[in-house]
Amino acid sequence: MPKCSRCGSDNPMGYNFCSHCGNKIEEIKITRIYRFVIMGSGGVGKSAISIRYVNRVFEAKYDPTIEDRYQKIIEYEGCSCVLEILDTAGQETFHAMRELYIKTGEGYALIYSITSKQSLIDLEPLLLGITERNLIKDVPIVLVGNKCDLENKRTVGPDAARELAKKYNCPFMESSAKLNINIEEIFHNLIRLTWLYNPSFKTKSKHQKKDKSSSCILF
Ligand SMILES: Nc1nc2c(ncn2[C@@H]2O[C@H](COP(=O)(O)OP(=O)(O)OP(=O)(O)O)[C@@H](O)[C@H]2O)c(=O)[nH]1
Ligand SMILES: [Mg+2]
Repeated sequence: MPKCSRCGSDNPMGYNFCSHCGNKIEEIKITRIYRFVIMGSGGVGKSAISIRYVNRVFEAKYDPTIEDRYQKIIEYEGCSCVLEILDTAGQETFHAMRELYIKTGEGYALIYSITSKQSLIDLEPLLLGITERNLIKDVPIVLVGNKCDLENKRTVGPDAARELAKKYNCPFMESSAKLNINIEEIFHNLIRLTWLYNPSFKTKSKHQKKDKSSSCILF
């Protein structure tokens, strides 16, 4: 959401003037759209992670998702970009959509809960599906053990997940949507990997536009 440079309020996209103080809002030049898909079993915290990242709040209520989409504009390494986040259904009733999600995603956050061994086991078929279906050898995937605030209910140690992550050559991290631990990192890792695996996607940054030979370098 565009922020007013005078009062700091968030304004809806397309507003030319701040709805709070009337200040002129500078146009944001979007240099890139990223389409990321969040997958994993029911109840592991996919929606809570998305909502924490986009709206900066923790959703304590469990309301099983059919399909939700979120958008967030972020400034990343000097580039303004839009993150489109597809929050998918974990419940088995909605599994028919999985193949389509796998086809349409550009990067994938695969979530399990550290309180459920089964939720980690459920990720392997997804990992196989993503790596088989996508033609690009290295697909941006992040493996995430959510609910790390529930240490007393932990049934999955980090080693098991780390092993799976190593097998599929993707980063692994533990997160908590409740305590806002590693939530930004999930999405920033996906952007980083997208750039790493698709160097042609690199776009000119705001600061580097004057220099035509340079692009927005992350590494
Ligand atoms: N303690 C704790 N609870 C969490 C965390 N993340 C999510 N939850 C809770 O776990 C429940 C399920 O979270 P959701 O985000 O709805 O799970 P989901 O993966 O989207 O589930 P489906 O939409 O059915 O696939 C909710 O009650 C959340 O508040 C977390 O990091 N810590
Ligand atoms: Mg959900």
